[in-house]
Amino acid sequence: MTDNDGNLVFCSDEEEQAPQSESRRGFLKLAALSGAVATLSTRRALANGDTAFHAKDLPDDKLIDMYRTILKIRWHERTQADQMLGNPDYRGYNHFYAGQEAVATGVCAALRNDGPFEQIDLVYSTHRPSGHAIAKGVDIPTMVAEMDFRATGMNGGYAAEMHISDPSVGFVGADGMIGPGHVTATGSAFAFRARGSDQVSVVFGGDGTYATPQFHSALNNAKLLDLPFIYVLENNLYHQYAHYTYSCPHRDIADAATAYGIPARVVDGQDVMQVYNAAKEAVDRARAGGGPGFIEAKTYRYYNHWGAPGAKEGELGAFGYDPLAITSFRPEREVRAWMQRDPVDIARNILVDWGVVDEARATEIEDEVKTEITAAFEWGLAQPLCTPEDGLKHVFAEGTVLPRQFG
Ligand SMILES: Cc1ncc(C[n+]2csc(CCOP(=O)(O)OP(=O)(O)O)c2C)c(N)n1
Ligand SMILES: [Mg+2]
Repeated sequence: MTDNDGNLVFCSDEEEQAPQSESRRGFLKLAALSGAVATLSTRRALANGDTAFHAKDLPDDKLIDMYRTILKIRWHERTQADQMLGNPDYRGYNHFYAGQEAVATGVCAALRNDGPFEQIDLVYSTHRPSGHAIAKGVDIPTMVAEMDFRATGMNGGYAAEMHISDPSVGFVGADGMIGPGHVTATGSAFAFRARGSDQVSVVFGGDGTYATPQFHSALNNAKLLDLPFIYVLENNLYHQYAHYTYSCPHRDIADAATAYGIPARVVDGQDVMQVYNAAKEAVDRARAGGGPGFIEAKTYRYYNHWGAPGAKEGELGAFGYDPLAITSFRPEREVRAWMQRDPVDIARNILVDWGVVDEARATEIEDEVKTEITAAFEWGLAQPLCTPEDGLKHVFAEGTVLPRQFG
């Protein structure tokens, strides 16, 4: 439902009191108003477009890197989805991030990703980690191998999607649980403060995290202790198969951060430059001792919650029923409407508009990325599988064990 200004509004009291089927219809009607949702994103983003940092002033190679990162995430996802759909020997799985690429890319472009571990910024990820990992700079071939449980994968085939991690680039790791990562991330921020380091700790979270106690605890402590902590909330409208307004009273979840006294911005998560501007502002403030920040990126995922049900090999996105959701949880036209504001196209058009690349160069970069990702999958899927004995690694001490010293 929309008000006279085209803003998305909550159900009326009558609808809330209506029988189940009525409120379900009301919900579907609400969810179907994809145009309104897109309008909302743009409107809020424009209202918050006054950040002091302008991506436009970045050097061309940095801007091209951001475009390349978005493409890497997209083609990693598409190739993996095709593997899941078409290769019966493929063991991997993912909670796909396609549609949200600009968020991870814009945030990580504002972070310190190279250098000694004691100096780089840390990213704590979620159950939807591959975009965050690629944006933070993990090695893609070994991540591909890891996601298919290969012994030479990034984490020795132990982690798969839900626990991938690469501390060497400050990617602390994926997290299958919704919430605990927020608290651990504030712990890292506390350690940075205690050590007098200017590092920053960033946690990504979905709209579903609002309903966890860790969300509130992390924000409260980050503010009380003025920690160098940034919460990036990716509001893709749904947690699993429920609209976020079912568990959160705020239209903008950023309002919750404001209540804790934390400066918060709402940005258009489909526009990498807007995300970068907001992230750069929050990172610079946190690094300089100015305390935590919160960014809510309005975004959307093109695939269903988990895996590739409803998707077809060679095609982007999933439509129609998701058997795991029992019923269709979002209208196809909503998915297609969001795909009209694709983060890949938006980044490409901006770069062309700004004269950073022309159309021919933009296509060349896309082709280079596709080749790189194809090679990553070829390498990753040719790696040796873990053996059953590998399961005992890291469980018992290996080699000579000295007798325990008492007293
Ligand atoms: C503590 C906890 N409760 C429930 C789950 C099951 N679960 C996995 S993903 C998810 C929804 C997350 O939604 P959101 O935070 O919006 O992230 P999105 O999937 O949309 O990226 C839930 C409830 C979980 N992993 N951890
Ligand atoms: Mg969500």
